[in-house]
Amino acid sequence: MTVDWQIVKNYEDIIYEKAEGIARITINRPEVHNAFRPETVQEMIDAFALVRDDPEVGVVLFTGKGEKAFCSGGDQRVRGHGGYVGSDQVPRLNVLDLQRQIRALPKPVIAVVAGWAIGGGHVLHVVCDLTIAADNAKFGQTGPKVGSFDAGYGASLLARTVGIKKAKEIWYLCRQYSAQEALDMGLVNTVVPVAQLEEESIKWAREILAKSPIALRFLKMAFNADTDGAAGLQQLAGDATMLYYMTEEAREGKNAFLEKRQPDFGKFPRLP
Ligand code: S0N
Repeated sequence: MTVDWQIVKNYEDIIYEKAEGIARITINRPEVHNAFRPETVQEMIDAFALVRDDPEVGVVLFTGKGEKAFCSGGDQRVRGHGGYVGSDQVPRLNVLDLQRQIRALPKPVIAVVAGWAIGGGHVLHVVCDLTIAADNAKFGQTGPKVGSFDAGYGASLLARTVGIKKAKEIWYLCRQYSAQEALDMGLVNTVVPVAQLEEESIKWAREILAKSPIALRFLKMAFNADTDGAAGLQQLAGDATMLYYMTEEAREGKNAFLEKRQPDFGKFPRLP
């Protein structure tokens, strides 16, 4: 099973393509196991923004180039004081913006993982809605070994996903876990032979595309609301407002204002 991927926009560090309502964003730095520098993250932020605004796209596959790595986290060669340093010489941790953007995207994002998902690359798969792993995938955090930590989603959402004891083990010991171990702890949704990874991810994407987009959108935001506090509620509330705008009742309010008359909300049922 394959699809006719079309490049949407040219980037230096990533590939953004789409086909049949599926977007695919690929980190394209295989020489460093797809580690991200600030420019890589900025490009991903741009591509995910395009995905958000594209009504043709219903689901995203997020992956890394090649079979050796999904992503090995921040590019250690450009880590400076206070963050990762890009060509503008400013240190930043813009991957945190990307994490929030993936969470807030009102479309499911599937991490498609072959090889390493390590450090900040591991957190990127954690913030995705689903993870399809190849049988050669390896998962883990490295922070306490390499002088960093992600105390945000990297800690709290990981704990929600695998339980607090296991999350602490992952961070405190910095071990690397096989795809099967990841499946056993609920860190990934399925494991397939690496040669079948693309085919399986397209299959899952197509299954999702056959479902109601608004139902999926609300479910994603409901899961976020459960974990993200007021920010999660804001997303869910925004979607509720979007839905309300689509009703005759909401239109009556707007039309009455524009027509300079009192709104007649009496004609709408007060359901139990
Ligand atoms: C993934 C590992 C275990 C793979 O080992 P393997 O198979 O032996 O391959 P290598 O020979 O080590 O790697 C192949 C080439 O790729 C380079 N490379 C690999 N990872 C990186 C990287 N992260 N940055 C730069 N280069 C990388 C290797 O150097 C090698 O190149 P050559 O052949 O030229 O030598 C192993 O590679 C490994 O352990 N990698 C490092 C993993 C890591 O520690 N990543 C960074 C962890 N931290 C973050 O990701 C920070 C995330 C973040 O942004 C953040 C977010 C929230 C709050 C704080 C932070 C923060 O800044 O910490």
